[in-house]
Amino acid sequence: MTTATPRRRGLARFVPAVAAVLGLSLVLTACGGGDDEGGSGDGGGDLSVTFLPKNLGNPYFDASSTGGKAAVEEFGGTFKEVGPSESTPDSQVSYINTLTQQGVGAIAISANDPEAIGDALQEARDAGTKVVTFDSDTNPEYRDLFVSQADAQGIATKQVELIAKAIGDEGKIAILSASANATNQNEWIKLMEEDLAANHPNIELVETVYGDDDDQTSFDKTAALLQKHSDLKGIISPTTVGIAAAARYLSDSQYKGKVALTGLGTPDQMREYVKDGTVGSFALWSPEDLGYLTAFAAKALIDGDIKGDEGDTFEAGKLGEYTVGADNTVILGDPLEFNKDNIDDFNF
Ligand code: RAM
Repeated sequence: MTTATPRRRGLARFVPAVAAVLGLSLVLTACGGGDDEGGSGDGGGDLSVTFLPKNLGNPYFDASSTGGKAAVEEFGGTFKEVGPSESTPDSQVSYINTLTQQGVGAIAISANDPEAIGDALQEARDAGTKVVTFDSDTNPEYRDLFVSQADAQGIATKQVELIAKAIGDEGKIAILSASANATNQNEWIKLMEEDLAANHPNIELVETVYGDDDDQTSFDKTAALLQKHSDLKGIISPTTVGIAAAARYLSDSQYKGKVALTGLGTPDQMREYVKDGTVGSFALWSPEDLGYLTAFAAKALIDGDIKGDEGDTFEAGKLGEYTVGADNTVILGDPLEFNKDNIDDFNF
């Protein structure tokens, strides 16, 4: 198993983020294959891979698409990105249907809901399109493979460890999540609740709120939490959009340095809040590597090199060889912790 290697500042292979084109319902970022739409690889399949994130305009998914695009260029396929502006349960359905009609080789999707997009994905697969979930899974029967960013238990434990450290292992905390149906968020929240109950008896989780991976909603939910729970000691936000919005609120409020904040964030969005003392530490993996690995997994499925079964192995370019594990899942690596001592080493 190869572990994630976050992009370090100055590395030549850094690729600027894919620009989000606002105001369009369909965003196409074609590349790599040039005119060779549907160009085939060694296995003779259609190496057109379309990324469908939870929502557009989220720097996390800009980074995963940057990695996906780099991989698709590397193996000579055709890359596209399409997606909704809001991360609601069925907002991805119409995009999946269009891709099915277009007959793309593979859809790489981060699911806003484990079930709501199931029928659409099944139709895509019946028509011959491979379906790879990444970041946030569907129910397993709707996809060929899930590319997971890290072990879910490890992600949950890390965030509980960070908040416990920040508040001296006691006091009231809240969770600011993304959308209420997101598979990844809900799994991490469940595991964090279990960890808190088993190992941190003096920490009380008073409320979980949802900012829908929307900056303003997350900002407003943070304000409401602090107003409602005047003795709140800390907030965990396991979403890059949520933690950045919460940090912005805290940094400009009476709670700065008094209410702890941690969770999952991108170093670029969190840098100023770590430097101004609003946030001590937080965690993430490399979303760019996640997209890169996902694209190579899609290629292996299209080429027929793997079926997505446990024990299948495939090559993922610069990341090396990966093996499919239990539940048709491939794991990128371990999450990383960022703080004032190392945050300037990272640029994503
Ligand atoms: C947001 C999304 C994504 C999650 C990251 C940590 O960008 O909710 O699904 O994995 O945060």
